[in-house]
Amino acid sequence: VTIEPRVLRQFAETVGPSHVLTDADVVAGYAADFTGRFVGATPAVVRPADTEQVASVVAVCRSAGLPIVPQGGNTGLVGGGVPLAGEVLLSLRRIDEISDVDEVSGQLTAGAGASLATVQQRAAAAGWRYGVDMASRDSATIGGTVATNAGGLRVLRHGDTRAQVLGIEAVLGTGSTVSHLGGLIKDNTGYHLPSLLCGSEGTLGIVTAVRLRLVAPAVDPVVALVGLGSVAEAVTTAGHLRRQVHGCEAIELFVAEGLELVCRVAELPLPTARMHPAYLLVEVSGGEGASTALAAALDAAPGVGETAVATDAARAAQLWRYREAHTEAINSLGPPHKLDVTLPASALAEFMGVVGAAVHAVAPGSRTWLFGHAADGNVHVNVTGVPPDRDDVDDVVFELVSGYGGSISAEHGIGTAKRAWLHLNRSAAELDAFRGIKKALDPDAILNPNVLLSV
Ligand code: 2HG
Ligand code: ZN
Repeated sequence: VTIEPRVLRQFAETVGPSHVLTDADVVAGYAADFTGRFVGATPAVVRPADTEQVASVVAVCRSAGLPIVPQGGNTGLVGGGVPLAGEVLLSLRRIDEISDVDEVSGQLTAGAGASLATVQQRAAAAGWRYGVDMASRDSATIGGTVATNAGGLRVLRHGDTRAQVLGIEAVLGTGSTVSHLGGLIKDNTGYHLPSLLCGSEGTLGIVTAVRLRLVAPAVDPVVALVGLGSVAEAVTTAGHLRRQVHGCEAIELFVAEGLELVCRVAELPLPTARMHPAYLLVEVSGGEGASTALAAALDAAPGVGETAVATDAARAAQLWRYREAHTEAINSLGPPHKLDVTLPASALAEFMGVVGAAVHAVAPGSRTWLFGHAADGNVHVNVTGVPPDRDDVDDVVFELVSGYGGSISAEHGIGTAKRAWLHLNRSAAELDAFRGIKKALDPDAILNPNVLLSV
């Protein structure tokens, strides 16, 4: 992919020559996604230091007619943050300042490039906690989690990323900058741009900073790994726990096949005395009262075979590892198709029971791995042993999901991976409204043109 030297010079004048990368080996790292399924190319990676520089880069790209892909930590799983067709790659990682930490209101402002882990640490240092967490915390940037409305492990307790964002600063596709970072909890003054930009996947504006709401820290958390007789019993038990145990922080799900793979790849011992068909990883906050309630609820729940409990942080981290290591264990088998879907609770177990066979029918050499967030009805269908371009695999899964009344994206977004199936969840009228919004905020369609909406 080529780019005019004149444009490269304009980039260099804006961000400094050392922050315009064109060396093929260097830019290649920005052009491939975490899974290895989506690999593109870019003529230049531009690394602005602040919002003003982002606006200048957008202006240069607009007048040169060059499309842009914004990128944070490049941990996305739907190909939404990589240059798929020679776009300019705008890396937000340098804009990583955390400021205006308010210990009284429980808020802070984070630059788009700050890692999720850094935001969590700064919140903890102020006596608070950031309500979003996920396995990619060390690499994922806050801007990326906002642009994709990332979910993660604590949606049950604190909601998704959208629920944390009080204010936003972004450079729109029009080139203008919107900034509303005052952090008022109640501010009922018209269209809520944080809600709109959150989950817009870089197609409307480039998020440069956010004002985040913090939550109270967990009290003496207890983690339990529960082996159950079936996925159906796990789903039922998750419901019981939500009803009977105050302070449920997370209720995560995996199954015997995935656990076996994790133990093999990560070289971990089996966490329970024997292997069970399904597992729930439960975290509750509230110390002894909460663990008593948890034990009582598990006693009364159907199908509980065995429970491993951690009361100290080290053991809790060990138990969490069995759930969090699924992504990397599956990646060791080659680039997977990652199909992050939600089902109504009433259909989750049945869907998990039939999806593997449905995939196998179109791709006999494949294997299907299932794990996810039980309390949210969110299952990560990972298919290995099929080439990246085998769309018929995705098609079978999404049609099945749609038939059960589910969503083709629970928490990872649409990206490029799912845009051909967006109509399964969105009506013609909704898609028309989406296009109208896109036209208003990005009239030249230069922001992430190969993501979310089909042209
Ligand atoms: C998780 O829940 C992430 O661990 C990643 O959403 C899911 O790797 C995946 O498919
Ligand atoms: Zn997940």
